[in-house]
Amino acid sequence: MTAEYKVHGNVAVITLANPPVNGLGLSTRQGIVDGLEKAQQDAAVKSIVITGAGGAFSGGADIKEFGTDKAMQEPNLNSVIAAIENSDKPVVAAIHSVAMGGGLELALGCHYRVAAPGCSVALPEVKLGILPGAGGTQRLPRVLGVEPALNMIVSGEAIKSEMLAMLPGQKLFDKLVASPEALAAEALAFAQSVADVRPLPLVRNLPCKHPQGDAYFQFARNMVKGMSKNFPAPAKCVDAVEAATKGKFADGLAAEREIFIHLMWTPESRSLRHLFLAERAASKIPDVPADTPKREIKSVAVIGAGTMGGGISMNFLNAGIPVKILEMKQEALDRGIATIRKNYEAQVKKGKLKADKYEQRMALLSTTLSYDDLKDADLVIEAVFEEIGVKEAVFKQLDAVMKPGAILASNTSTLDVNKIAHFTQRPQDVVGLHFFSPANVMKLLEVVRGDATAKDVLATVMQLAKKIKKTAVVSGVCDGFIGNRMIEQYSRQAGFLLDEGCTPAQVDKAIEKFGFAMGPFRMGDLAGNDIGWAIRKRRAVEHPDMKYSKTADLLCEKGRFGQKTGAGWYDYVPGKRDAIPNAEVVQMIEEHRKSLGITPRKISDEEIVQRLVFSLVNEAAHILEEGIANKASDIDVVYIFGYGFPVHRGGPLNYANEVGLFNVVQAMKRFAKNPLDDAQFWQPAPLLARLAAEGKTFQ
Ligand code: 3H9
Repeated sequence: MTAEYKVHGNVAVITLANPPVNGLGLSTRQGIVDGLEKAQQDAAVKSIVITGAGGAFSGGADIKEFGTDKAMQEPNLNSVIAAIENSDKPVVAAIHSVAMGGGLELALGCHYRVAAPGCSVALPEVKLGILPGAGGTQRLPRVLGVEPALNMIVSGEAIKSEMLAMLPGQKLFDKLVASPEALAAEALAFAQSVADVRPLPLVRNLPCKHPQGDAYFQFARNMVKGMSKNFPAPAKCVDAVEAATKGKFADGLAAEREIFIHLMWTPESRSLRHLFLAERAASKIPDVPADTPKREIKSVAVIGAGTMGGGISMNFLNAGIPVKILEMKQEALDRGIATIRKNYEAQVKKGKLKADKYEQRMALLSTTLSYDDLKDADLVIEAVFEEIGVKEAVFKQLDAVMKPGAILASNTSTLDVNKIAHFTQRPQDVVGLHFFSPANVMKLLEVVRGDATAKDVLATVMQLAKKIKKTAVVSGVCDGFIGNRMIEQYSRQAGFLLDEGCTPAQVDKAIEKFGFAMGPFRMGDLAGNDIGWAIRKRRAVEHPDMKYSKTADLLCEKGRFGQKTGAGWYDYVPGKRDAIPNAEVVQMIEEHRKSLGITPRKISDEEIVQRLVFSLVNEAAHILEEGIANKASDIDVVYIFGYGFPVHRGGPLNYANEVGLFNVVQAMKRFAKNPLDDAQFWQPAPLLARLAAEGKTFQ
C-alpha cells in the first residue's frame, strides 16, 4: 500500500507515500480509502489529516497508469473524493511542495485545507491534452472565483500557494502556515480545532456564478482559440467550467467526466502524455546509473565567437556559470560579444530580463586570444568551422593545454566524434555537445557519445544540460547523429518532390498544415542553404551512389543561400522573415525538370506529408536498430525539441505508431515503385518490417 496510516493523539494522519511525487495510482487510492475507513471505526480518532511524504503533497493521477486497467479501477479518484466528502469526521489536507492535478482535486474534496508557503499549485491536465477529471473544473471556480480558476485550468500553469492565499475572498486555503517545517504540527492543531464542527463544509456546496455569464464564456472561448489550434482540450476546459456555473454540482461533475474520458482517448492527449514521459526518460542512459559520480563544472570555455559560440555561451551565463570565449582575432571577439549584448538588450527591452541581471550575466563573460588562458576551465566546447581539419587543429591545442579531467566537447553537427576524440591523448574526456541554432533558444541538446567517452563525462553533461534548461538526448556516433541523419532523408525527399512537380511553397504548405513549424525549404533558408551544400559535397565523395535532386545545388550556385543573403528558395525583405515565393526559382526548377525529361505531375498533400514523414520514420528505425539511439522515444524528443515536429503528433515514431506500422510499410512499398525516387531507401528498415509484421509498435 502506498499510503501510510498513523494516529497522533486524536488525529489520524494518512500520508501518501508513492515516490517520486505521490502519484495517485491504484494502490495509493486504495490506501487513502482504507485509512479513512480505519479512522471512522476508531472512536478515539476525532479528525483526519491527509498529507504527502517526501517532496510533494501529490503530483496528481499516476500518469504511468493512464491507458492501463488500473487507471479506471475502483476506487477511482472520484470515489476516493466521495469517501472523503462523506467522512463523518473532518478531513484536513496538509499541502506542501507540489499539489497538482488530481492531488489538488483530492485536497479540494477535503473539508479543510492547510497549506505551506512555496507549494506549486496547479491543474496542469491541459498540458497532457486532458482536463481535470476529478472535479477540478467544478470545485476550483467555487473556491477561487470563475476567472482565476479558468485561467489556471486553461494554462495549466502553477501558482505558488502564498500568491493564491492573497487572492481576495479565496476559499482554497483555510490557513497558510508560516513555513513548510511548521506544516505538520499546525495541520494537526487545525484538525483538532475543527473536530467538533458540524455540518462539515464541502466545496461542492459553495455557489459558482460569473456576473457576466454567457458573455464572459464567449470571451474566454475566443481567448483560447489560438491555443486550441491543434489541441481540443483548452476549449473543452471552458465548456466544463461553464457547466459549473450553469446547473447542479452533480450535473457539472458528470459533464466534466464525459469530456475527460473523451479527451483521454484523443491522439493529441496520447502524444502529450507520451512526450511527458519521453522527455524524462531521455535523461536516463541504460548503462550509466543515476548515482554515477559527476565532475564539477564551475567554468566553461567556448572556442569561437560566431553565432553558435555566442548562443552556447549565453546558456551558461544564464545559469550563472562563467564563460571564457576564445577567438583567433580581436575583431571576431568584439563582434561576438556585441551580438551577445544585442541579444540580452533585446530581452531587457521586451521586459524578459532585468537590467541588473543582464549586467550580472555579462560580468561572467571574458575573452581571450590565447589557448593558454583556457587551461583551468572544467569544460571546453568547440564551435568552430565544420571541417575535420579545423577541428583537428583545435583539439590538438586543447589537449596540450587543458587541465587533466577537463571535459573536451565538440559542437559538431555531423562529423565523426570518435575521430575528433583521437586527435587528443584523452578520448575518454571527449564528447559531442550538439546545440541547435539559435543555441540560446532551442531546447534540444544532442549529446554524442564516442566509443571511448567515459560514463562520468556523460553523467556530468546530462546533469549540466538540466542546469542550462536543455532537453538532452544521447546519440551514438554516425554521420549526422540522430537528428541530422534523419533530416538528410527528409531533405532528399523534399528535393525529389520538386523534381517530380511540386513548388517549394506547395511542399512547405503541406507539411506546415500537418503541423511542422516550418517546411523544409523555409527551414533551409533559415539555416543557410550553403550548409547543406557543403555537406552534400562531402557526402558525394563518401557516398557517391547517394541520389539527390540537383535543385538545391543549382539554387546555391545562384548564391541564394537563404535569409542571410535575402534570397533562397524564397525572397526576403530586410528585417522580415516572411517567405515570398520567387518566380525565378520556380522557373529554375521547371527547367531542371525539363532537362531530366520529367513530365510534372500533381502531387497530393497527403503524398507530400507521407513521403517526408515516413522518410524520417524509416531512417529512425535504422538508427534504433543500430543502437545509435537508446530508445524510440529519444528520437521523438529530438524531433519535437530540435526540428519543429508537431507536438500534437508526438514525434515521428509516435506518429508512425498512431498511423499503424503496417500502413507505414504499405505506403513505403508504393513509394519504392516510383522511378524518380530512391527504391533502395524505401526498403523498410528490418526493425520496422519486423514490428509491422508482428503487429507491434515502436517502444
Ligand atoms: C491528473 O491528475 C488527472 C486527474 O485530473 C483526473 C484523474 C481521474 N504521475 O518532472 P520531474 C514523475 S493528470 C506519475 O523530472 P520535477 C516523472 O515521470 C496528472 N509520475 O521532476 C519523473 O519520474 P522519473 C496531472 C509522475 O521536480 C519524476 O516524477 N499532474 C507524475 O522537475 C520527476 O519528475 C501533472 O500533470 C505523475 N503525475 O517536477 C503533473 N508527475 O524520475 C506533472 C511526475 O521516473 N508533473 N512524475 O523520470 C510535473 O509537472 C512535474 O513532474 C512536477 C515535478 C512539478 C510534479
